[in-house]
Amino acid sequence: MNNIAYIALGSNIGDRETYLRQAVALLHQHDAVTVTKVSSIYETDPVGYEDQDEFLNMAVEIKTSLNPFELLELTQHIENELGRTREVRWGPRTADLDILLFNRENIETEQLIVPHPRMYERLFVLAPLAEICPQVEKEATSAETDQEGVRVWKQKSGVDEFVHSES
Ligand code: X6L
Ligand code: MG
Ligand code: MG
Repeated sequence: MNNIAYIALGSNIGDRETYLRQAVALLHQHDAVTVTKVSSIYETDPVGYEDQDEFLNMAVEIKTSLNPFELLELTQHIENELGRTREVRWGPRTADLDILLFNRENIETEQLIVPHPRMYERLFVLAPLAEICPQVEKEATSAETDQEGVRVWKQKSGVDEFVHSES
């Protein structure tokens, strides 16, 4: 478990909170992943394609022995497991898991770009991330982004509320 990664989660279909919780649980269930921090859950206005319901967004920190591409495979598997379909570009989804940061690595491949491009422009990503990630400046969440359309929906309580940590 020598890598630290940050993942953004989003849902705007059906029981959004349950999808987020299931996604976090499925990450943690993997033998090579431990969820170490969870942010508050935010309710956020849709960006990019605006004619859809509001999102719940959050972020988690994980420790993992997976490499970035194995982690991408896992996040895509979890999206599929939670019924993600792709009909409209930037459209509604049950569960979206985006790798934001992987250690301090810069990865630029066809499959995967890390740090996530444009993450620093999106308050629905940055606000939850700043709560749990020391390397992200809290000031960035106010100075360089629009504060509107992002509000805390459920205050963070701790990782134990999401995953039952075995001793
Ligand atoms: C111009 C053109 C300005 C495109 C913005 C922004 C496109 C974000 C896509 C954009 C543009 C995205 C979520 C969302 C999406 C989410 C909220 C995307 C991909 N995902 N809105 N929109 N939360 N609130 O997780 O991020 S679609
Ligand atoms: Mg996304
Ligand atoms: Mg995505």
